[in-house]
Amino acid sequence: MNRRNFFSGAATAVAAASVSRVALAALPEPAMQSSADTAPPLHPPTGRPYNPVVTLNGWTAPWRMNAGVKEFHLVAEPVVREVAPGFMVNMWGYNGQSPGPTIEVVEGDRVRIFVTNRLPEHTTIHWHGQRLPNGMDGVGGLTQPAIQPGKTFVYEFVARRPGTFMYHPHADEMVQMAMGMMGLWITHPKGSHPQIAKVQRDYAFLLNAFDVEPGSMTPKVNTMLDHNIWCWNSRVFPSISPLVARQGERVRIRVGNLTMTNHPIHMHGHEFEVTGTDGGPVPHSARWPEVTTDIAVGQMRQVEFIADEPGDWALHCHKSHHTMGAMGHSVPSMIGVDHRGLVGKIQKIVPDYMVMGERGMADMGAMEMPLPDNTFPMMTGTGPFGPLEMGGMFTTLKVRADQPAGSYIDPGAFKQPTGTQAFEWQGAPASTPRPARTDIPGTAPAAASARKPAASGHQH
Ligand SMILES: [Cu+2]
Repeated sequence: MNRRNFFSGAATAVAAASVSRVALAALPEPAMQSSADTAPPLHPPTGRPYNPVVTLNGWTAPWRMNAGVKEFHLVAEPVVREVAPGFMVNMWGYNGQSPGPTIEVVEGDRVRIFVTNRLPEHTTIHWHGQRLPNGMDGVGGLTQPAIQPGKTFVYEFVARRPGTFMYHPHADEMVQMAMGMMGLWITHPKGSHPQIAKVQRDYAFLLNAFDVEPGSMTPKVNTMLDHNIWCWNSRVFPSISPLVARQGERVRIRVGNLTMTNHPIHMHGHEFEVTGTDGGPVPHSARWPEVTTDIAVGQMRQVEFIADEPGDWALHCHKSHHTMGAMGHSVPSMIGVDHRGLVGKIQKIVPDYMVMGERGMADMGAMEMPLPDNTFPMMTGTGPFGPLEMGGMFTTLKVRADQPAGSYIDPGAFKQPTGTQAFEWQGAPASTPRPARTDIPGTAPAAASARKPAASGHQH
């Protein structure tokens, strides 16, 4: 802090003591966000210094310092979120987006959050995981009356411990979270901390899920488990930003889960350690290397690794249907079934019947299927070698030797060095002699009902 700031800060503190009611009456201007792109890290212009996070397809809320208190203004309101280009969903969120802005503070900060309700029903905000006075915990009916439409409530507490936290309503919770009301809260350590490493990249995102009927625009709010839009920060692959790193950098990824199921998050090419949970930093002696960590409902995890392997590495939920797009649930498995000529007959009974996946579903990745308005393909995203056949909770970790420090620009596709890439065998085709099965009735060759795929390029 320079001399000039020190004196102006002191003057504000003196003034605030006598005009606090006036200061409180003037709400901080709520910052609004119209873009679903990843915002650059917000380096703190005021308050204690810290190394900011990058929220995937999100942003950090700016604040105002008022007599040493960090003031934020969240506005709960209906928003339209661009989940993928051309796929818009009516959600409820904060300050123009779902999730709401990330709140970044420093251990020991006194934080005041104004919450204005512009929803058609009451709400609250619960500060998930924080140590705070009970009356600031945001549980409607239990610790406070709900915030009625049009009203503004004030939450105020000291951010007592560093870590990764979330915020979400504790009022009509099932509906409001199904509509996308949530956000991240990061409390940075004050100074150096023995269990919190300095990192060069610090990424954060929430796992969230929606049930949006293809062709419609508003989530079904009574869905308990059968969600069909699996998101990171209300985005799906290939519209989730890649995580980029310069080779050799230490990278932290913070993930919170506000879906209704667990997600085993898996990273290719590197091992990571869980360095923090909802409860705080993990002691060094309790860390172990792994490549997948399961994140249960309501949990937060911080993982860290050295990005020392250059390339484009997949980073995704390992539940394979969570890396798929907006599929319907009533699709039968047609693998191995010869349904030539059947479609017309079935459509007389089931008008919506579609032919799918006679040889697996990989064709869908390349096929331009006719889609209803306002949805996105079940599997999409194209890499340098063709369709990725992924959607939903999937993105890439892009490690480059020449990525400039502090740059979050997508470096494009990785150029595989000569001799380091899988290639097609050019010798004689493999033979796979296999005796005919006679042990299970109906599977002997004479009785086979399955048709061998007539795909081009496959030789058995
Ligand atoms: Cu998952």
